[in-house]
Amino acid sequence: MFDASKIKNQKVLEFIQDRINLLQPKDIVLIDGSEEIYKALTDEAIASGEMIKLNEKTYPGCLLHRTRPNDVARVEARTFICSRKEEDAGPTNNWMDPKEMYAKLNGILDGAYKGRTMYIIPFSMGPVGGPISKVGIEITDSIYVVLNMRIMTRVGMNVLEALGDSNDFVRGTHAKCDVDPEQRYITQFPEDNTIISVNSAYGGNVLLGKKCFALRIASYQGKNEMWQAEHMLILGIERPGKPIVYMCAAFPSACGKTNLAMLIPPKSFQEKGYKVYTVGDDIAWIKKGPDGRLYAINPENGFFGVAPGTNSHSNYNALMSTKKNAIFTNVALNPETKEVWWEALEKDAPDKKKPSFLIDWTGKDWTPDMVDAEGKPVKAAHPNSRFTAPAINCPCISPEFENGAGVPISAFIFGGRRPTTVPLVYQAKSWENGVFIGSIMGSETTAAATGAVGVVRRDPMAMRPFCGYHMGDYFQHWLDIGKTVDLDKQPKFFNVNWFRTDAEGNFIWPGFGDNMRVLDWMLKRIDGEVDAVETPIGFVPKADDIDLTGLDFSKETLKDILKVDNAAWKVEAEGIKEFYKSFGNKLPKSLADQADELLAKVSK
Ligand code: GTP
Ligand code: SPV
Ligand code: MN
Repeated sequence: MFDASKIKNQKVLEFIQDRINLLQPKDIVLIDGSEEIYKALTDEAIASGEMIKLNEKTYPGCLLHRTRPNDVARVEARTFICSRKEEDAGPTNNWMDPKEMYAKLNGILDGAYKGRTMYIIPFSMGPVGGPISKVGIEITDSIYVVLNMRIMTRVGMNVLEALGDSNDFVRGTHAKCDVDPEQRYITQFPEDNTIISVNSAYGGNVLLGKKCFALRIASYQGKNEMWQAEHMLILGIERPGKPIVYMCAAFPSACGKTNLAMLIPPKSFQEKGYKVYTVGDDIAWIKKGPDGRLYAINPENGFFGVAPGTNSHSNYNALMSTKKNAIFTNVALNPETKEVWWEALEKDAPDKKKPSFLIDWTGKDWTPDMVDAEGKPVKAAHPNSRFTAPAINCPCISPEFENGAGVPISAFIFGGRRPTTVPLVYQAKSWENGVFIGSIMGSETTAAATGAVGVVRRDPMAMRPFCGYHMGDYFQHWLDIGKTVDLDKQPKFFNVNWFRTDAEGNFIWPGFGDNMRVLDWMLKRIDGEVDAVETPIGFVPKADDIDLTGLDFSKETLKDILKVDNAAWKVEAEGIKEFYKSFGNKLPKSLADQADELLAKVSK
């Protein structure tokens, strides 16, 4: 039973008491981080059928969970930024007046835990007590949430100790309710440090430390406190005889962050001594350090990664991370072996065949020959099925992972899924130009959010669904941060596109581990070892400067995907100007000028 005397912070106690009054739980459990509580909750979830225990030998400590078919991804249409002024949410967010939203939510939350148990999760984003870290309390009625938060964040009494008497903690409330999609709300109240999520029980909607706190609320805090919360992976690359260089990369959801963060260099690079270290795969908190450089931490403690497509060839390190103490959401199950399966995992099996029988992600029987009404193969795992894996499981986790002061950043990389127009890689001319390049990012939509898939939309810095305030102010914040960093200490900016397709729709660039070849060019640019070709959009590599050793890929094709096609960029620049209009007078002048300049250059 809940012992309130364990909590000394009056503000935390007030928050909890207020939630108890509203939600009216049957029982209350404080998640103190002890093994006993996790064991008891795991046993309870297995007994009730909420979780399925996997093969104790091949997947020790691992569980499978299935969500409702109506609850399988983030729901952007039902995600709200409830700032006091509508203008502060900006054109890229849904907004509702906080008073109105609180009233609506309080109606939904009133007695929502009747007959249920309330779990109180004190968690830290970033190493507990670290200089960039922040604390949250999530209230939930879901064991799935508790067990996932244990992996994704640092949970326990030491978090409350680190918080001390401070009022600087995020107040998170989650209630499953009836998982009714019509009553689903994922709401952020940035001015109140408050998150409320109702009627969902899926990953990013309910693990409130992740997108809701570490991006939406934190981006707002970062603007006020002169730091940044970004949808970025963090990786370190070692070249023989040189210090490790750290880079952050922002790609929209399901566009390759986890893959790039854990990349295995091609054989020829390994032989030369190249090594990659993962610091983070989804979110970076970035702040200026005492030496004037920008430092990044990964506020998370685990990976909530896309399962389909993950195999030992595409992402060995991610796959290894899922082999113990992991939770799988909406993947398929082999009922005989009690092992999990998803599309493209068969590439690991010796006979390269799909299993002949599975239980699919909805709990139904599945065979490889099944087709849907349109004659397309029925997928065994949901396209947005995920694994939750402890970061310490990752074979290439960085020794700096627990360093609360972060790692120094030498490059920011932007990128998205663009079948045409955008070259494999190009470099910005300056910080301002880098911010411009990030602001004009576009990408085809994916299964990570509900809605149409494969439509190109503008997604500035991959933050469109995650920026907790006006996107125009966010651009200005990027420009302001740049002014605080000395020129010689500024990271370089790059843009990449792994997703150019040929006439048949096949990806041209091999991607995955071979992306090392592009990162290598960036390292050489950072160290001033190679020059580049100036184009209207920025600096593009000379084809000879991308090391293709050991790869069956022609220099002609490489030249093709490095080309800047002025006609295509004219259409692009016009689209950018159109998109920019939505920001009205909040669009920084320097960005408007750069859009004009780009259009003028490519129109010549
Ligand atoms: P979120 O967790 O939603 O933020 O996604 P993410 O950005 O971490 O994406 P992830 O690395 O999980 O990759 C998503 C999908 O993109 C997977 O199906 C990958 O197989 C595919 N992918 C990743 N990298 C590459 C690449 O270099 N080339 C190609 N063609 N596909 C890639
Ligand atoms: C994303 O969609 O960018 C994710 C998955 O990382 S979720 O946590 O569901 O947002
Ligand atoms: Mn993400």
